[in-house]
Amino acid sequence: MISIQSKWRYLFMFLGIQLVVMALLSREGYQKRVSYFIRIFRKPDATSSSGRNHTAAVIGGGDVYANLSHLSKTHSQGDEMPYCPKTSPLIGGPIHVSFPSGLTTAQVQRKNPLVVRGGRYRPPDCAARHRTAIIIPHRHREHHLKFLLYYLHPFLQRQQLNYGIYVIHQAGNYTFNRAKLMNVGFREAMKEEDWDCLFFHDVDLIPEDDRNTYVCDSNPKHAAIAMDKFGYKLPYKMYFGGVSALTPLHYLKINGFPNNYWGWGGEDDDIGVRVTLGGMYITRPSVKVGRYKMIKHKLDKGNGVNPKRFNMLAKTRQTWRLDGMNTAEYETISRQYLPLYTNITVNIGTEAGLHPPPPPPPPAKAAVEKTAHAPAKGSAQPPATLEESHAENASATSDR
Ligand code: UD2
Ligand code: MN
Repeated sequence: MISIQSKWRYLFMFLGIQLVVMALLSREGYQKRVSYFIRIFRKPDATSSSGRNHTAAVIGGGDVYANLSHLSKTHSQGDEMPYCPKTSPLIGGPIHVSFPSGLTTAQVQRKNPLVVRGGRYRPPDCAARHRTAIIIPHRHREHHLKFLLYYLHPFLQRQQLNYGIYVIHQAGNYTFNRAKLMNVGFREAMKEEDWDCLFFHDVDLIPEDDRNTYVCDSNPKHAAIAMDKFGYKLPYKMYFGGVSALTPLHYLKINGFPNNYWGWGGEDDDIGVRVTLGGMYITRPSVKVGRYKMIKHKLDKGNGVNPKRFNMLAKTRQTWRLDGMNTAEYETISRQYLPLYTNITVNIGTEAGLHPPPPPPPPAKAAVEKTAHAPAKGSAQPPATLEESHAENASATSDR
């Protein structure tokens, strides 16, 4: 039997242990001390009715669709609407990101009932403080696009933004050109709306924390500071790849992006150098917040490593004013206002221009062909219609 004296002894021992735990935690800061006790007394609650689920999110990564279900489908009258708060109450922190097989575009649509034609959205109950366009360079990555849309729509809605998503699809099979597609995206998006911020976004990067707000800073922002593929660290100081954000003024100050980087690599560093040459500097969110998961993939067919990239990069200082937004030539093949995004299919040509002449046949064959028949006119042209390009996608999708 335990005597009263030994009961006191146990109580003092328990209090002593608590004191030691508190002392240890206080070295980690107040935040951790508080969450330690919350974790003792509360079960994680993913769908907090107050709209905040920070605690649950901090522990395991929250559901990106939590906090959105209460939003009403009918918009309030524009005149009466108050501005949205400076910090959105719907933001939850870390997001759980996984890539379940079997996700369909129809499911993504159903999960986002407030997104309207062309992938546009504005908060139903307050006037957004920011207008952000997302520009995604694209070819043969429909599978990645579906996951990006699944995560990005609710992510942006939680930030109470007025936003639009533009997918810039390179027509044909010629070597991919990410930076030139961004120039197309900038011009085409600005034709539609007076966006105050443009996010240039790889199709395969999923943000993992919604405190990484998709609004612009006073200087160009590199948002993808911490990616899983680089061990959640910045690979080097001037790195500007993945996801970056510029205002229209920033964009024009650097003369947009280069048009002449065909194939993989170099263009992101060129853009980084342009920021400095334009008299600005790169800002970034914290490593904790600017986290992204990249959907695993190999180098695409048609996007081989650009062997000229280092030589080109060495000349950016001489070339940036001569090549960029002021020289971006392209032909829009189609513009489709799809339920989840605006798809712009574009012919960006090749190094030899928008309608390059067909390559001459090899000399030995040439003699034979002279006597037989001339090559079909325009045989080297890229497919000119969306249907053709989509047919290619269906057969050549190389998603991994
Ligand atoms: C890195 C950078 C990327 C860019 C690239 C060099 C990361 C996370 N990203 O990407 O920003 O600087 O190096 O060019 O480090 N794409 C298509 N179809 C293609 C090829 C590319 O849609 O056939 C698009 C797509 O949006 C993709 C992006 O271009 O995310 C970059 O290409 P990548 O993902 O093949 O290259 P990666 O991951 O090395
Ligand atoms: Mn990638």
